[in-house]
Amino acid sequence: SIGENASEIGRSKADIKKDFLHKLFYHLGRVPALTTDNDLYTALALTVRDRALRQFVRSTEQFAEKDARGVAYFSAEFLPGPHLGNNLLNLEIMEETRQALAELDLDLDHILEQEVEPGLGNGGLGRLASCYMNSMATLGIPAIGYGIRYEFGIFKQEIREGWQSEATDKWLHYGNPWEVMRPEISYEVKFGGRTEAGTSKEGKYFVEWHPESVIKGTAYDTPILGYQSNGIIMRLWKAEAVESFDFSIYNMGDYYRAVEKKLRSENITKVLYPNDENLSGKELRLKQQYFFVSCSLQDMIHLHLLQGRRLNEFHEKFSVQLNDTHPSIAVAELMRLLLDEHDMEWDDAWHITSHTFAYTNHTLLPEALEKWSISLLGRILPRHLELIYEINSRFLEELREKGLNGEQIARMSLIDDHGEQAVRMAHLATVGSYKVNGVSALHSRLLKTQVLNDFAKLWPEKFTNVTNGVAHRRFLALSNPRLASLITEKIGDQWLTDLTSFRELEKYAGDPAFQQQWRKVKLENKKELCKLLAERAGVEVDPAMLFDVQVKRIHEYKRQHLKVLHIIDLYLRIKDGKGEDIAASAFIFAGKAAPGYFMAKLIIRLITAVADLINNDEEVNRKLKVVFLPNFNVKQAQRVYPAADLSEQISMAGKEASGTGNMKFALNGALTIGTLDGANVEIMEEVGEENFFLFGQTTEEVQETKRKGYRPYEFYEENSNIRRVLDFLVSGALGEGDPELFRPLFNNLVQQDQYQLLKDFRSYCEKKEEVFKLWANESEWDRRSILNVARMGKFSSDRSIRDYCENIWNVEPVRLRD
Ligand code: 26Q
Repeated sequence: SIGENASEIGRSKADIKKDFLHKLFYHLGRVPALTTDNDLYTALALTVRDRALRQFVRSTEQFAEKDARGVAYFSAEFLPGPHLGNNLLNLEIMEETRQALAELDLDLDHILEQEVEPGLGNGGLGRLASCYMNSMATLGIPAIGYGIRYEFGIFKQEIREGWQSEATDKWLHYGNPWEVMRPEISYEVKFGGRTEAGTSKEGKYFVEWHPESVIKGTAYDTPILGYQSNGIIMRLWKAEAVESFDFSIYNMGDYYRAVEKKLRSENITKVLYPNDENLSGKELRLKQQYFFVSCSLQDMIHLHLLQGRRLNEFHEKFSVQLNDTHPSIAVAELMRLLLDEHDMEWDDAWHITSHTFAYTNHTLLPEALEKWSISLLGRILPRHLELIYEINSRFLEELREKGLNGEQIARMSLIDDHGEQAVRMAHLATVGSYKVNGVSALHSRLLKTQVLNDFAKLWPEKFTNVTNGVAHRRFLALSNPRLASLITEKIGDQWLTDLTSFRELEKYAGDPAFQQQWRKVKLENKKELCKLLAERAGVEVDPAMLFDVQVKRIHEYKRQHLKVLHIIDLYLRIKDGKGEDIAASAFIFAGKAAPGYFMAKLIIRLITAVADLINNDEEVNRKLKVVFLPNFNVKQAQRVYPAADLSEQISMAGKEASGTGNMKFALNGALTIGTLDGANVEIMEEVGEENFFLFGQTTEEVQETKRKGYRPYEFYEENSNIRRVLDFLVSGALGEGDPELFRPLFNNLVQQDQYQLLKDFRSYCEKKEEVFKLWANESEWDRRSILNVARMGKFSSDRSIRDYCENIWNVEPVRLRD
């Protein structure tokens, strides 16, 4: 087989060195004496890509041999992070590579630094997709990830005069050594125009779609490795014109028009929409979603037929996981392909479709539930709108037969009739899927009892939970090598494939010698982060301080400003000479705000203003430092989690679907201060209440507060601490002396406070007192930190993927031969 033929690709130091020099010379036309950093990076990446592709080819052969059932993970976002280090880890050639380079007087770490990561996602949802790719590969799941090859990923965040400013992310500028372009794998995707119904000679009803335009999608494959052997691909689609130029029209005017047409077509995959948890309703976004879904389904059907199978058994060979509603137009598209392009009857097509898809919901926020207006859908995808109407009318008929009343039926309809008519994509996904899951126990429960309650009553067995997990190999083995070695010295390295074996660390939690080693690792990691903070934020931080960290997208529901209000409270206490009990703390923030989200941007401005005030005040800056680290991404994340002492997971209960940063922090030995929200609930359950700083209202209490009529103004009037802190916001002491700068935040908190910060403020402050007290007791802090890590076994994405296999996909891992 081809896979065997590639076995001359070696893993020894000598092989790697030879291949590296070969790439440098023959691929890049360079000799070692005359190279740029990027040449070195590219040559090494290509050397490693060969090995990654070999794993992929071998895995694919074995999957095919076994005729195994497979999974297609549909996601509008992937955030793989830097590939090079991760691939070296998964191939187990990190040390060999380091030495091969050292013999050439080159430093692996310096080369790793050069990689520009693919920022093809906003945050948690995109990163989750990439964690799952690694775990599917590790477990031997026949899987493929389908998505969009955005030319510009998530914007690069810069801080200018305290404000966020956005620059375009040119991640492809130096080329992308990890991808393989597949010009022969391309599909046509239609847009706009009209449909025409007719009856064939045989009397069969049919519909023809006469599109206004056609665009071509071309596949770009990136190998994603699992630990030790297996490789799968992430297949991303790039949009192109159907034919680059029409050479028959050879005059200048038409030449330019042809080029223009090409440019217009390429627009579709130009840029990632940078809003998370909020809709834009933009035409281009809908086109992106449909474009990648259509290419992917056509590709799957093509593969299926190529293997000599019948379309009737499509759902027996594939499960398609919809990563939120972003790819949910797939339900209508698969119906269209089966009905219009493959001549199937409705009932057969619907049976296949509704047994193919499974839908993961990632949000309960009403403003984040996708809706597409009928007018936009009808204009861009006229055939799909007809199909959605037909799916809906059959569905509503079923509800009527079951005896549901008009109100229930209106609530469940795929069409929202309030205001401008629109398709509710979560309803389409739910009706078109055989399973629906939330991403934490709490979130799945709320999904069933609230947002999709009617559907859960109708189809209780359709609803399930899969708690999120994280790629612990990337977020511990790779990014925290000191802690990884310390743990491996103690308990061996089977944790790399079985994180539950961390339990064995429990017995060392109280061991003073081990605690001391543990503390030393954390301190070294903090020293390294200090370098980054000095370099990127211009703030000098003492590594002995308590590193209190909140890194995630900036959003009001995540309540970064709750942490800021507390910092102001501490500042004022120190100014009053009452700060003895405050632990010396570095408050670290990072995260991007959606460019059009004013309040989120104002929160960043508030953080930088508080940082300026505190860091420059000699009276307090030995006790407190505040840092906003710009441009948070996977690369930075890998340097932040290992250095954190305290993890802030302080969203209003009921709003954070799961959170995954919470898991990455705890895995690296941070203690958590958090609410009973998302996966925090399960983290606390695992690590024990006594090892978790819990504060704030529960989801039920939040809802009760709202029901009773929440009046945040009363907290302002009655709590002098709150009043002092809020008044400080508009006192002119912050942000160049303009007292109006933070007025919108002040007003918002005092008048609405939608996320009940003021209600939870006292509880948060009290919990921080406990944090400070525990910090003074080093060995007790270390003991709890060790216990946190020891009990993180559940939160590996390997466990999540096993759950998906058992509860949703009905897919067996394929035991791969080496
Ligand atoms: C939708 C329509 C138009 C434009 C953009 C979007 C869009 C894009 C991204 C909507 C949402 C997102 C991302 C959502 C997200 O990251 N959600 C997070 O998912 C994590 C993984 O499950 C959870 O841990 C987090 O709790 C959840 O907030």
